[in-house]
Order: sequence, then structure tokens, then C-alpha cells
Amino acid sequence: MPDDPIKPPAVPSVLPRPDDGQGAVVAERKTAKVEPPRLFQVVMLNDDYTPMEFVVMVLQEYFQRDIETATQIMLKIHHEGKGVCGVYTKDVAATKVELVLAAAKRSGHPLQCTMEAA
Ligand code: TYC
Repeated sequence: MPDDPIKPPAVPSVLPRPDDGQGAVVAERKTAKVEPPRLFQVVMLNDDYTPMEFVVMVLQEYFQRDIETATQIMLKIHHEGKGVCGVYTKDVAATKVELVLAAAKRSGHPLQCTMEAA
């Protein structure tokens, strides 16, 4: 039967069983359940001091946004108080938050950025 395009393929995993006393180790096939990874939004917060150009640069550099999209996101944050820079798996989102905070600190800006479950 062809693979179902929606369901992830059933990946058989071979689990060792304790010796059955017959002098042989029997391997048993089980179907591994694969859940999609949980996703996290990287959220940037507005402040009164970080230059708009710096925020646009951060969105281009760390979130691969083109200049038009980066400017739109920056303006949304500026007007609404916060905005989503992107949605990622947990480790990637955490790394992006660290990189943004480090870049802001290096440049002496108070820019804040957090992650939240999507
Ligand atoms: N409010 C800032 C200003 O007027 C610009 C800004 C936008 C700062 C987005 C932070 O996440 C931010 N210079």
C-alpha cells in the first residue's frame, strides 16, 4: 500500500527483550509513535529607546525577513506593544532569543525578546 501522505510513516523499532532462556534473544517489532514537534513563537517587545533601524536589522539578520516585512513587523510591535518575529521548534526559538538579546546588549539597547508556546 502506498504511504499515507497525511500520517507520518510507521517506523518500526527493534526492541531487545530479555533472554527467554532458550539461548536466543528474540527481537520484537513495535510501531514508534512520532508526534510533530511543539512550536514556539519568538515575541519581541516594544520599548521607547531601541532605534527602529536596529529592530529592522535584527529581524533581517536573525529571522530572515526581507526589509519590507521586517519594517511591517517592527511597526506592528511599535504600535501594539509586541509582535511575533517567527515560529520555531523549542531549541531554535531559544537560540534566536539568546542571539537577539546578545546583539541588543552589545549595542547598548534595551530590546527585549521572549518565547511562548504557539
Ligand atoms: N519604539 C521604538 C522607537 O520608537 C522602536 C521599537 C520597535 C523598539 C520595536 C522596540 O521591539 C521594538 N524607537
